[in-house]
Amino acid sequence: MKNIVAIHDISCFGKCSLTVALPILSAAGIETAVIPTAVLSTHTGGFSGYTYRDLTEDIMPIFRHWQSLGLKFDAAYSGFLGSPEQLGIVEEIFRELAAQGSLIVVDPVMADDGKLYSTFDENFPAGMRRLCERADIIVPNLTEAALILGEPYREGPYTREYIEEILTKLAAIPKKLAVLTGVYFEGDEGRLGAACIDVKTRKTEYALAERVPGSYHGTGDVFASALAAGLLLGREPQAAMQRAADFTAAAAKRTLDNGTDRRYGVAFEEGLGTLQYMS
Ligand code: PXL
Repeated sequence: MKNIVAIHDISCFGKCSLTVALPILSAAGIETAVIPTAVLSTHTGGFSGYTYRDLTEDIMPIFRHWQSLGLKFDAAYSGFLGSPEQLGIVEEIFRELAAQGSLIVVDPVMADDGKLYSTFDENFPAGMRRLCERADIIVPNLTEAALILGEPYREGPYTREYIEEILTKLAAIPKKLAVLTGVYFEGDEGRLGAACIDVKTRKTEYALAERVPGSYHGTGDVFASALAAGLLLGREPQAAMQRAADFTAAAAKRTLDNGTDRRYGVAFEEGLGTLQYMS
């Protein structure tokens, strides 16, 4: 069985980060260890008054304890970080894991819809870019890609030329693959998904699924977790992106049909059974 370390916050209510990464990776048949970066009563997207416990001090001791036990990991996957200092700490963990051959996946969670999340300041994106440079695979959305590249954010729908221009710039950052999410095209606004570029071959590929009306909290984490699972299990990038896009779209569709508050996260649970065939 493959194993992975997932490094994200725990938002206690409002499914995202570890509360989606853990079930999705486990359902795909991957043993998942976690390092929580912060504990919040809810995520920060649309709730006010949330509690926030920063776990910066705990991250390295957790990792050092694991090292003392001789634990090895096939992959590591980071998302929402609890403080700017965690960028350097997680970078060090990735440096050590990469030296042992682990696959490093970074979702540079920090922004959406053209806006940086409220917990980060304007210096954070430059630090996140450095963390992305340590990764084999990065999974930014279009806002995060613009921030990492120091470009202005553009709203969709997009042209193929624009997406390919961003992908070409992103290809300078990770070691293997850059996957861009939130991609949808002029004239094809009923579909939404991801595009990727292979850093070595410069080949670009697309995976679009049904575009469910509205915006749903946590879909970036759902997509990246399913994608990380597929790639770790050896799927080709296009197949892994398509599986992740279909899984995410189905979860958003159930949420729309159920009429649940979109801040509460998407109804991914009923789809988990489809991921066990990932291997
Ligand atoms: O889904 C991304 C995410 C993760 N964790 C926390 C967040 C967000 C997005 O708002 O607030 C705490």
